[in-house]
Amino acid sequence: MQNAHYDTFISYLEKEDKNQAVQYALSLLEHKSLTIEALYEDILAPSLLFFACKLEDQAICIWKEHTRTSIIRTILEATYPYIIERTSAVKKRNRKVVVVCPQEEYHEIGAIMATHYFILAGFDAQYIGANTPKEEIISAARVLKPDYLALSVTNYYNLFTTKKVIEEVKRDYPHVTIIIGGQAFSQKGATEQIPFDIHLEHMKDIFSLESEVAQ
Ligand code: B12
Repeated sequence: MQNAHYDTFISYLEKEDKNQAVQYALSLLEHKSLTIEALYEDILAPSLLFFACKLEDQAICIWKEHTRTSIIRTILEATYPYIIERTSAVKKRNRKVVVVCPQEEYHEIGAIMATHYFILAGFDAQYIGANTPKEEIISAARVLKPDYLALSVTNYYNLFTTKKVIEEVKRDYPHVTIIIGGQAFSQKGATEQIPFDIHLEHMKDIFSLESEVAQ
């Protein structure tokens, strides 16, 4: 994963230079030096996943992590025009996907990335948000009538809430296929109590899902 683009990008993040970080990341797409997928997986995701404070920065670590997340979030949203550009060449699947993080789940970078991947794979994908109460998720299932509901969960402690949401969606909307993804499900035994249909461990798995439902 380590490469010159990553090193340059990290050097801007370490200085918390938002302007340069945003401009650099977007220039990689603009000049076609990287695909959207490579930007997300080889640059943006690792810049957060491997974030570590220097020993002398421990006392200011939290707001530094928040600043970095905010920069990544800006870049992620700013890549959307490139997603739109790519979709013109993507075969539509006529499948609706709602992506959401359940109540108390504030980690949403993975969920936003997953939404963009679904769009690139030809799905009609809609991201609802982080920290979404169960009632709102049920309401979205009722109104949007998705084929898939994708739940992104990072924090292990949110698995109980996730289970409750899935049980209710399955009871009221049994035709909705439940996809789960995110770090919480990588923990040993995490998926055992969850009545999911499909567990996607990696973003690229979304493209395989596409072939399963390709018409
Ligand atoms: C940024 C961050 C935050 C931000 C999130 C802001 C935001 N807008 O998203 C904020 C500041 C809110 C935050 C808060 C907290 N955080 Co935090 N956070 C992180 C950090 C640094 C990066 C997370 C991230 O965005 N990674 C990048 C994305 C791309 O990775 P990802 O989410 O894992 O997604 C990938 C896969 O999981 C997968 N994926 C994810 N979702 C989906 C969905 C589908 C459908 C698919 C196919 C794939 C998929 O694809 C992605 C790409 O590979 C991690 C560190 C780490 N090592 O992960 C800690 C981390 C996740 N946080 C942690 C903790 C403990 C907390 C807090 C409890 C801290 C506190 N004491 O308050 C709170 C909890 C908040 C809450 N209730 O949700 C722990 C979690 C430990 C655990 N096992 O539960 C971590 C691991 C840090 C650590 N090492 O301890 N955090």
